[in-house]
Amino acid sequence: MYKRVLTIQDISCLGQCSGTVALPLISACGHECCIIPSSVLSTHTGGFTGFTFKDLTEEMPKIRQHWEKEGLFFDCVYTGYLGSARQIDYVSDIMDSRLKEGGLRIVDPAMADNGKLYTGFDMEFVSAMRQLCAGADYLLPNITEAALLTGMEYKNEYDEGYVINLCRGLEDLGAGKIILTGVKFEPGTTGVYVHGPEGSDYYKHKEISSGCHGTGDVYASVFTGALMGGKSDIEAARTAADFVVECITGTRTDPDHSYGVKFEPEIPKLIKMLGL
Ligand code: PXL
Repeated sequence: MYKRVLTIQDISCLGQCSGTVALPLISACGHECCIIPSSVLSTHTGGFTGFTFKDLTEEMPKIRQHWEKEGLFFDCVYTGYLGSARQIDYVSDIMDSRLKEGGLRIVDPAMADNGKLYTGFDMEFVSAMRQLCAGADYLLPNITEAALLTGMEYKNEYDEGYVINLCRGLEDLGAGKIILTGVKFEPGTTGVYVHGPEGSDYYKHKEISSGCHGTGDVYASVFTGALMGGKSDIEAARTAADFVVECITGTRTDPDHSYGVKFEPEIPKLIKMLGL
């Protein structure tokens, strides 16, 4: 099942996140991966200072217009880190115009973690992101992003009731299925909560305190690739979780590598997990 996936997010030249993770991983899942880079940064913004930033917002509608002329369509649009409300508007236009009938909208509202917005984001951006999330077939937030999007309190410790309320709040926005990552009910384990109109499912796996950046992007890319390859959403959510565990385990053997996830050596395992 060879699909044409479009990902829209930045390119961080060094940092193993966003576009430089989505391209190889979606390709490894056996799909064509096209990209609209929303900006180019010398590194990601988490832990580096003085990074460069080239905004490419105004390229976005031009790329869409060219693709309209060429009659180019996509099976899926997967969005990650975006830089402004204006970019979010352009993303919506691209989804409306370039998705095939029945094409999927997968949104990772990459903007916050550990109770805090990433550098450079504010509540105005959160409001704009809410609009994009409303149209998502699959929404992949972490707990911090879910709390910001729903306006609920962020909690470090919580029970299943809190998680269900977050998911319901996201559904009320209009999102189809919620794949909530980093859901931790007891020490030593973490997991992913899959919630949709037919009910909920929790996949628990071991927690390895990673400290490394970009695990969310690895997760969302593999989820997208596995789903587009014909796995059910629950299977795709599990495969992505298992792969992230492998990646973090490998990365932890190198104490000097905290800026990103060493996902590359694990790609053969991903291919096996997918039965390719
Ligand atoms: O991993 C999310 C991400 C992507 N791109 C850039 C980032 C971040 C998180 O900080 O800074 C530029």
